[in-house]
Amino acid sequence: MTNPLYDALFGKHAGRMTPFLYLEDGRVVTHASFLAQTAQFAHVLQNAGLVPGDRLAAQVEKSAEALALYAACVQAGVIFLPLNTAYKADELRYFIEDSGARLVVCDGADLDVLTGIAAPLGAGVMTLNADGGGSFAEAASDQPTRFDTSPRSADDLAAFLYTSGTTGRSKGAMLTQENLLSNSETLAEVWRFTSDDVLLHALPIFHTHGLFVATNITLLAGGAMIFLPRFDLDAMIAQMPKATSMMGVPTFYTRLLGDARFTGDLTGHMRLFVSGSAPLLAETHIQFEARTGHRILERYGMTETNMNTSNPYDGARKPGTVGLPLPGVEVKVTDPASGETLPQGDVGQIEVRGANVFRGYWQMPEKTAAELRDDGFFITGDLGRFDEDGYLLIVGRDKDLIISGGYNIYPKEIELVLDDQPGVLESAVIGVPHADFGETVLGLIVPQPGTAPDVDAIQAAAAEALARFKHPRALVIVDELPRNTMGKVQKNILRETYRTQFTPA
Ligand code: MLC
Ligand code: AMP
Repeated sequence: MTNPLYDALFGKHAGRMTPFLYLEDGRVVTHASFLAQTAQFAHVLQNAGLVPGDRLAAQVEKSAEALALYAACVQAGVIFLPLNTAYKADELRYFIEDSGARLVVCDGADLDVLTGIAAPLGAGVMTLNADGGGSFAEAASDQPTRFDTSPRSADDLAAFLYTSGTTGRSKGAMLTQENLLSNSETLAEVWRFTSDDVLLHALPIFHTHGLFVATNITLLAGGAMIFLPRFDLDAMIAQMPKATSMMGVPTFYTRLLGDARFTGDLTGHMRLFVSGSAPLLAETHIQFEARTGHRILERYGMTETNMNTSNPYDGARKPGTVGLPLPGVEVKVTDPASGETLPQGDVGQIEVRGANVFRGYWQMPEKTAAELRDDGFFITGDLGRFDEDGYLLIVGRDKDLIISGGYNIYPKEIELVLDDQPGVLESAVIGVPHADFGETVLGLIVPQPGTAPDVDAIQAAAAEALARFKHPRALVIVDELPRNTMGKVQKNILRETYRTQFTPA
């Protein structure tokens, strides 16, 4: 038996001394050396007692070794669960417990916290630091550089990615080998990736965009990546001349446009700029073309579905649209109440079906059934419409979600923390426009009668419980929250009221 995902992404590069990763310190990781490191890591997983189907939770800084940990999980048939490095203890405890992770790999600085969480759950803990050191790396150093790849089928699970629910409890999206491989093959073809490509990679690798869209496509095509630890304007400008292509969230592009060094000369040799994970403003698309002559290629995806639609490589890339359904992916716009397909041009719920759509949510059959229809269509929670040329426009969300700098933030998760604070009767958390992040978090607090809540203490409690990117940028005390006749808080009214809280009217 084979292991389709490993064979297609990694195995085929066996022995190739071609560059795979260009690191910020000047080191170059070849495909061959990456595969050798991967095999050593796979031996560590096996020696730690992990068997195919076990879960490995990784909260590690972006590095070549962190990527090799993902590859080792694929080779050993272990389900990879990457975790945002900003998550705090309370958030991590949930993911590690819910996933039943057998092993946690973390940064050495977090060893005590993660041991305190993992040990009571019976999970092991090893460390992998940003510099490639740590107990996991040490355990690998004397392992063979070849590993008998674990046989897997396309239908086997390859990764869990947690995407919080609008009710507050995060859901583990189960992604199969086929989900990942089918989408990577489609995207590599549609976006013309080849072994000549050098992708400028500044995204985190604990989310779909940086891990499965950017990295899997590059591996499939046999190209290379300039592998930056994070987005840094100076580094992006310095490295751009060596790249052929780039992927990013809209904030990457608005920040580049804000820098006078980002010019047509700097980008003339580039062939492709891809944007996604959050809305790219049409004005950004237009400014980008005026500055560089390039038309950003915007695409639409989700943790649960990988990529669904894309503006074309050849042909019109329409600002403000997320393009056409990808080959093999069905997209329809339906009436949220009836599920009936709406006529072209009408706004409704976006539904998606294809090999790219996930298996379901781990141990949440009800939530899976609520979003994944029996006929295979996945209800995205996004609202949109098709234009006269069949291009999809995302015009809103039927789910309570804020996307800040490309990160998903679920208001319910924050409201639960705010409501728990002394003096708070209830709260509402909304997204309001922000020039840099697109949207940012604003909290509205209704005090208990006769009390004056301590806003600073509430902010401190949120800071303790939640990852930094989720923190409300401000808390506003209000007398009451607007409600409809059903008693539901009308967040649309709040969003309109506070639309200019952080941006000029
Ligand atoms: C960082 N901060 C954020 C933030 N990123 N706050 C809110 N939203 C964010 N996205 C915090 C920092 O910790 C810092 O806190 C403060 O805000 C200012 O940070 P910054 O220096 O301005 O931010 P920076 O570190 O430069 O990061 C911004 C960013 C980063 C846009 C580069 O957020 C990023 O890489 N986003 C990409 C997210 C991503 O990969 N999304 C894909 C999801 S997959 P302090 O305390 O230091 O002041 C998906 C599917 C698909 O959606 O379709 O692709
Ligand atoms: P995530 O669950 O982190 O993968 O986020 C997926 C969500 O990001 C989608 O449901 C959309 O709401 C949003 N999204 C992704 N790509 C785009 C895009 N190009 N334009 C607007 N929203 C997007």
